Amino acid sequence: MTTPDITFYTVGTPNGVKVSIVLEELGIPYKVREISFQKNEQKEPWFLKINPNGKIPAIIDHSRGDFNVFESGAIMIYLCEHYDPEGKLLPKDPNLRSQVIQWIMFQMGGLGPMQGQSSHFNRYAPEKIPYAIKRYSDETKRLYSVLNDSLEGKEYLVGNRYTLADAISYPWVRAHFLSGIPSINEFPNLKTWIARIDERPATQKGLNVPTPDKVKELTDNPEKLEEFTKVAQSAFKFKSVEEEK
Ligand SMILES: N[C@@H](CCC(=O)N[C@@H](CS)C(=O)NCC(=O)O)C(=O)O
Repeated sequence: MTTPDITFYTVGTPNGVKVSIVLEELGIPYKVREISFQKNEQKEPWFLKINPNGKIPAIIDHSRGDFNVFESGAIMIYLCEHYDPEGKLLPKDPNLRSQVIQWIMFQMGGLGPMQGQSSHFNRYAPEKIPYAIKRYSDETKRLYSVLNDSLEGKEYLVGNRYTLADAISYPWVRAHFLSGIPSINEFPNLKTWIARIDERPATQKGLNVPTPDKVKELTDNPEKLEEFTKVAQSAFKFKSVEEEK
């Protein structure tokens, strides 16, 4: 196995911490380069060479000829393919591996985009659009119910052990209250699954990269939510259709 030498471009969001959690689980050394959303660094030409889509997370693997990888799910798979020789997080068995990849696709194509929109329309949008709020909150909850049902009688999603299938959705579900879903009490399996993953030392390390875990801070101090929303709104300068005219 090549000795890893990785630069990790990130911000402490669910998509960012997915990757730091995996880096920590696999014990891969990495350098962190925090990206400033305030300065819109993710859209600067130098960063677009690393991720043409202008979003975090991204990595450069210097030990493999400065190979760059973008899209959080692709980064997680890449890290396992090169630095998880035992298949700890991405099983070698083809059927288990397929099941893990199915949950990766579920998160990347479903939960992430839907919860992201739920978050946007519930919290950040300069116009309150009831239809959009309801559509994305309902779909996010439906996806939570899929996870909850799949966890019935099980500790983890695939093969009775913690894998990328769990690591990829966990940072999103724990941030539900930032996405217009104040409680997940109706999903008891999800609640215990979150608590189980919380206990992993690598989870706690990963959640605090590159900055202290915001979701935990806001869970403990809900009075800070409004200020947090304002900071994000000002970073992205969202404008209503009227303001755009
Ligand atoms: N599908 C992408 C989504 C990445 C993404 O949405 N990143 C957000 C932060 S969580 C971002 O960089 N937003 C800044 C922007 O869009 O300019 C992935 O999973 O990597």
